[in-house]
Amino acid sequence: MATSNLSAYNPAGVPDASGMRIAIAVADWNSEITHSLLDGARNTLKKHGVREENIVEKHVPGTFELTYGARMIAENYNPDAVICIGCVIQGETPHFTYICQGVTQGITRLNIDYEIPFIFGVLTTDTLQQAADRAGGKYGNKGDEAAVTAIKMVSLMKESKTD
Ligand code: DLZ
Repeated sequence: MATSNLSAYNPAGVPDASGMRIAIAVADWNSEITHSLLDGARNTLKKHGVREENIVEKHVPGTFELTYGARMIAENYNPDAVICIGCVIQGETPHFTYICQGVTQGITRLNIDYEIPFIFGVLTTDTLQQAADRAGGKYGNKGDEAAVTAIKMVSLMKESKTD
């Protein structure tokens, strides 16, 4: 059982992101959670040097739509990476499973099909409280983690192209 901020990281280990252009695709379903994740991601990107004008933010209705939204962003806004933010909460129907499977497979495929990284910033929890705990609550903010991951993956991509 987690007892502390799961999103804590060493800022010194994060590459300078001042030349990066990062897109964020956000699902508005469970927006009280996803917008906190979005705030966390934006703040962390800026903390590491990404300029406001180089953050592209686009919204989709639900987590299932993240795959298509992220693909459209990749094709039309020239980002170095796309962070996909969503929150799926277990309900009384199998919908949870289908949405989680769909978005996981969708984002995985985007990572295979495109040259840029697509980051999985999707919370999948049993309860709203568990999601809140990870969206700026007692266990940190998974949006911060998604932003750090995006920066590290873009750095890897740029490094690989120049080696
Ligand atoms: C339909 C649905 C349900 C039941 N639950 C969630 C959820 O917990 N989180 C989420 O992001 N979206 C949910 N959706 C909406 C689907 O993602 C999608 O928007 C619709 O099925 C329409 O394609």
